Order: sequence, then structure tokens, then C-alpha cells
Amino acid sequence: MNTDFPEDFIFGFGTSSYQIEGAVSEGGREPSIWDTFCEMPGKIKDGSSGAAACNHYHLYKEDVKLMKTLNAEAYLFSIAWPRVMKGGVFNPEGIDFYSRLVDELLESGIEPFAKLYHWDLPQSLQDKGGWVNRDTAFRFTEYADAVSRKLGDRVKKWISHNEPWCVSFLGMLHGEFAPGYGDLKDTLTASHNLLLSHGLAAVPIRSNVDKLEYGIGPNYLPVYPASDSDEDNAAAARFDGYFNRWFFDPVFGKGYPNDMLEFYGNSMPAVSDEDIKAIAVPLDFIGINYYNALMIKQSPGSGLLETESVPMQKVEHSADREIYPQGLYDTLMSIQSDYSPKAVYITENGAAFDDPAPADGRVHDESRVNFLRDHFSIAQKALQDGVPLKGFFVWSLLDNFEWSSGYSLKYGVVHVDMDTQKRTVKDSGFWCRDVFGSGRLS
Ligand code: IFM
Repeated sequence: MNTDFPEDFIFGFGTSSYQIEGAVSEGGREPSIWDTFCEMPGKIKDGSSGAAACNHYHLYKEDVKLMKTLNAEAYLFSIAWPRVMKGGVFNPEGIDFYSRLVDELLESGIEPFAKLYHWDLPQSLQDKGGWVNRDTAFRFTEYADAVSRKLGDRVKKWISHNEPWCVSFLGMLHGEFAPGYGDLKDTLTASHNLLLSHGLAAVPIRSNVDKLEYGIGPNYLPVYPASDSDEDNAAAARFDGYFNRWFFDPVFGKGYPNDMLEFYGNSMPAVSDEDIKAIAVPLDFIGINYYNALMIKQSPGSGLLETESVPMQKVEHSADREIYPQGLYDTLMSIQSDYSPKAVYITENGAAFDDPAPADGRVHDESRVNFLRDHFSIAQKALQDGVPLKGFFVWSLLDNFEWSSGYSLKYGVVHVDMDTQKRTVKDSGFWCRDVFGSGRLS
């Protein structure tokens, strides 16, 4: 068949546990830092939480069926650590949910991709310091060992962390996500412990999973200087160091970037060569979460980095971000030239729009269709230009709990009525169905 993507290219959808599962008090799950954070006044825009979310914990069979009708070839989901380990002890009921989900996926011909951490740290570990405590990296390794022992016979693609920048900088220094506090030193320590846990966990996972493919899923923001002045170029490089290179460099064996180590000075904890080596564990693939780009200028006095982002010219906007498909191409090409990964998956890409309400069983979300078409097209161009791109996961299958924005932002290609839990496939979902089924964009 004549297709726009290679025969073995994988098309799928992504979600995360706290954003869709609900059932937070069932199956022996212990509270996570997000349960706690949602209870703090003013943290979530609409005062909501993921307590009920999309009730995927109970409706997972229906959701798998839905994905099948949309021709998904793979599903990237996250495992909730607080379901699987209760007070540090393995909880068989918790893993049983994921085991049933995996069976259901395989029976439907959908390949499971499992993420170990999409932000829902057990509160009991936060009470001991969370990611600032080095011990959390060892607890993560135990958790990864336990989960991969149970699922590794059926799940071959594993991702350690989703967007470690959000966990550390956004969740601590900027206080916008759980746990919501921490100074720069805590943030840098947490970012290091997160990366360390990625490296340490690879060891048991590799011994538990035959034919394993292991990766990590950071977000990437291509950064462009707002002018060609030296100041703006330096500001853009600093922002790139803070957001991108801080995570990518150590994972790909380059250690922490020197310019940023110098910039952070005494706030950066001492890091041993053993840790740097452990983080640089061989990767089978890199997952890239791409949403938008940033134009950065020097801005003395404005926060830690002394940078400010300025609006890009002539770009459209989604409900929460600028739209810049070219940024996905630039991201893929930069990663290719800076790190030469063996394989790349786009592990998240999608957009929130103010969709029209469902009418006659349809949701006409033309903006999202256009968004996806433009991003798939540019991904295909990067593929033609030599990026070893193996798959594309649309974020997200369902409208869901969008963290500090609550349910006010809708990223799904399937509308979810949060009162009735009724799912309605949007036009973008049907667009995915056609592209996933045919491998053709037009
Ligand atoms: O919903 C989030 C997801 O959890 C992490 N990446 C960005 C998405 C959209 O904001």
C-alpha cells in the first residue's frame, strides 16, 4: 500500500493515570501528591480534582474498544505508583488493574506502551521529602522492578518519566503543580534524583523484560531568540539550557551542561561521576512531548533566568498555547543533530480548543483536525529528512483532568461528558481513525 509513513510506523493515543482513571480510593490506592495538591485552595482553576476524572478505572474496556474503532495501533498509558505500592508494599490489586488493561489491549491488537511516572507520586513518599530525598530514586527502582515483573511478559515498551521538567521546576520552583513548593536547590536536587531514578530503574526492567525497549519522555521547547542581539541570543541559550539541555544532556551521556552548572552555582548539589554514569543508561528510544515553541528575549529583573517570552508573529492560538508546527520539525532536527537517538517517538502532541458542544452525536472540532494534520505533516517531513521517527501518540484520547486547569481545557479527540461519562468521538477522532487506518494524510 502507498502510505505517507513507513509500514511499521506506530499510531496511537496517550493518557495518564491521574488525568483519567478516577477511583482514587479504590483497589487499595493510596493518596498521591496530586490528591493533596487539589485540596489546596486556589491551586486548581475550577476547584476540581482527578477523583472521578473519566472513570477509566471502571470504563477501561469501553475505552479500549473506542481506541480500536479509531484504528489505534498502540496506547501509551501511565501506571499510578500509589495504586501499585501501598506504603512501600506491593499491592496485587493495584497491578491487577493494569494487567487487565494490558490483556484487553492485546486482545484488541493494540500495543501497550507503559509509562512509570506521570506525576502521581505517593503522598507517603512526599512526606519523606519526595523527589528531593535521594531515597525516592531507590523506591522508584523497587516500584519499576515490581511492575515490570508483572507486566513485562506482555509490555515491551517502557518509559520511565514523563516531562521531568514539570515535576521539578513547575511543581517545585514555580509552585504551579504538585507538590507546589521547593526552592531552587530543592528543584535541582529533585531533577537530579528523577534522572537518577530513570537510570537506576533500567537495570531491573532490563532483566525482567525480554526484548525491552526503554526510553524517557521529556517535553521539549524549541527556543528562538527574539532578536539577533547578543543579549537575546544569550537569553535564548540560557532558557534552552534550563528547559531542554538540563534533561537531555545527562540522559544522552553528556553530563549536566556546563553553562547551566555555572549559572546555578551553589544551588546545584554535588553530583558524583557514578550518578552521571547511571543516568546515561543506554536508551532504545527517546520520547518527545511537543506542544509549542518560545521566542525569548533578555529581561533583566524578571525572575531566575532574566528572560521573558514574547508573542510569536502571525501564529494562531489554541486555548492555552501558540500554534507552531514548524517547532516540531525544529525539535526533531535539533535532537537528531545534538544527540543522534536510535529511535524517536512523538509521545505527546495535541491541543486544547473551545470545542462546540456535541450535537447529534458529533463534535465538529475543525481546529484540532487542522492542528493534527499540520503536525503530522511536519513530522513526516522530519522522517523524510532522516529522523528515525517510529511513531506518533496523539494527546489525548479523552477530554480529561488538565492539572491546574482542571476540566477547563479539553485536549481529547473524544469528548467526555463529565456528568454522565458518555464518550462522543470528535471529528479529530475520526480524522485519526482515517489516518491511522490508511497511513495517509490526505
Ligand atoms: O495534559 C498534559 C500532559 O499531562 C503532559 N503534557 C502536556 C499535556 C497538555 O498540557
